[in-house]
Amino acid sequence: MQLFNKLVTIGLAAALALPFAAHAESTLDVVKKRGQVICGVNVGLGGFSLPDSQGKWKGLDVDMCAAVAAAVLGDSTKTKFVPLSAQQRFLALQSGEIDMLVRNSTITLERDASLGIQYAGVNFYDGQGFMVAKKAGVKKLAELAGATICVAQGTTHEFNMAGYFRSRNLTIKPVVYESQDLMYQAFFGGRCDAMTQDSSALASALATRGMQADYEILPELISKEPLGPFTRRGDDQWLTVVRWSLFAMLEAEEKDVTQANVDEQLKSNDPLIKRLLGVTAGNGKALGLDEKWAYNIIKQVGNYGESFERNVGMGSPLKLQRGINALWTKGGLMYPLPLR
Ligand SMILES: N[C@@H](CCC(=O)N[C@@H](CS)C(=O)NCC(=O)O)C(=O)O
Repeated sequence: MQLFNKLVTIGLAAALALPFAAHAESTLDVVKKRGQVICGVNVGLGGFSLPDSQGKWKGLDVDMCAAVAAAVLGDSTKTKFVPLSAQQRFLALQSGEIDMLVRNSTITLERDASLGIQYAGVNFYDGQGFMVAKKAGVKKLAELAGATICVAQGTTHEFNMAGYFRSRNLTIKPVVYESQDLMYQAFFGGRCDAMTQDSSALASALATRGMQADYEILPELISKEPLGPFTRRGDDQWLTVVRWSLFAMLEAEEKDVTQANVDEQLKSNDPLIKRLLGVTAGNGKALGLDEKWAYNIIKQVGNYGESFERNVGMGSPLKLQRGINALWTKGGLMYPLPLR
């Protein structure tokens, strides 16, 4: 009996210790051993994360994940994408199902402080917008008083919208959908007067369906939606790797280092470019990565501007302007911290 009790106690202690042991090992070590980065992404958001006709995932969020794979494993294709709904996403990260979440997810205090996750940076500055059918003739948000508005569950949008209209003494009728697909079906099927989402997601919904002629996005944005990658709380080393992978893409743009000229740039005299590309060693060692980590990102994925243009900018069906997503040197908010 005593032995049994002891065994039970040991078993219990082992079971309790397990989650801690699993979390004690840095995600960086786990990823290096596994040889793959597992990223949580949107189930399908053209421009951010969507599989192409060959099943290859493409988009700005996908590139962020590919950049981390290039930095850590020297190969941007060593990735696995796990499509997640708005509701599932944070739990999937917290439970260890994925290594990082890059799923057009807004950074908010509540999410950063209380969900067992931490944001690593901002890869797209967005805001919440509204879409209406052109034939409705609505030009301003105030004209939506009394309207039914389609919104998706588990997003920041339900909360923002309620507050916005309530504080202006305007009544609206929100219709909440469990998933984005159901919401799009409902809206394009004419069941709501308007639909609300991140403005980029609205642009994506229109571009993917080729419906720009019949619908428009109202110019007013009601919130700040800084979107970015998240990692698990308590894994500082991994957080640092993801954060500086994003900064490396931004720094490359700032220094005009591109996918096409990166090999040429290895001969640059600029001390910051030398440091970025690992010609001068130090950054790689500090991060626990090969000195070629940033070179590999740029060579295989490109700099931030290249990723932006190809996925959501003028080289894409979304045709978004850089706007506040331009570099700080060009009047935008993108400011890579010094890579030295
Ligand atoms: N940035 C917002 C919205 C993100 C989001 O998930 N938006 C769409 C996708 S574009 C959505 O509503 N999805 C619902 C779902 O996946 O179930 C947030 O982080 O809450």
